[in-house]
Amino acid sequence: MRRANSLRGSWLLLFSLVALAAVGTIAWSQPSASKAPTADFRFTPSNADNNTPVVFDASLSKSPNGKIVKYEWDFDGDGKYDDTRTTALDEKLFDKSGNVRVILRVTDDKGATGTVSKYIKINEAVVVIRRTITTSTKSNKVSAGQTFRVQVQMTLNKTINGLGLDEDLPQGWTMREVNNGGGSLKKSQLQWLWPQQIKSGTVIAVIYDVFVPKTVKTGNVALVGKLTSFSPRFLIKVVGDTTVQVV
Ligand SMILES: [Ca+2]
Repeated sequence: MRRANSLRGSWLLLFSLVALAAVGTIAWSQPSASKAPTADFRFTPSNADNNTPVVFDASLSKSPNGKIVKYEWDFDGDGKYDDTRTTALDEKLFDKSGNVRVILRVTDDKGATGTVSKYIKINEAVVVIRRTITTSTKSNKVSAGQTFRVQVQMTLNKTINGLGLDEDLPQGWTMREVNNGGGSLKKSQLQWLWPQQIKSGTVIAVIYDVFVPKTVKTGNVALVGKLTSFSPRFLIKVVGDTTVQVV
């Protein structure tokens, strides 16, 4: 009997707690210092491949009683944050295709955190293309009169007939070919052509050196390029390193 009473007492307590929790949002709307922020993000495009930088927008995150001051991103789901920002936007070019787990942790100005994770699907591109710029400094900085090296690597995931790589340098900048990757260079257009059939699985690396003119304005300079194929027909923008900073 005593046991039954105490059981009934427990149930009553539980019901009271549930009832209180149900109206809690209204009854206890008093702000408290320990309210954690809620992390949330969206990303575009939703059907990216591994040549397409994905833009992440964490502005859906909310802090009920403060301001979000830090956004940390784990772009491969390994639990280690790969990038830290003070603003909500970030961008990532994924090398691998498949389902990737992306984790966002937000921190408010009181030090409280909120975390969310989402899976995003990265498709495998027909040709995965990457430009790598190597300068004498780690941060892709160059000075007037200097030389830097550019490598464009293409990994074919399909057999391709007739391939063309077209790179563009700023006006007055010149280049010297280091490795043609089996293609033939049309120097006036900075264009390499492979008229033959190239089998799926082939990796092509084109390497060239760029000479920065002796008189040049400081600032960021863009390198633009595209890869085109006759069959299957496509046009892919060259991604990876896309700027050097003239200092
Ligand atoms: Ca990571």
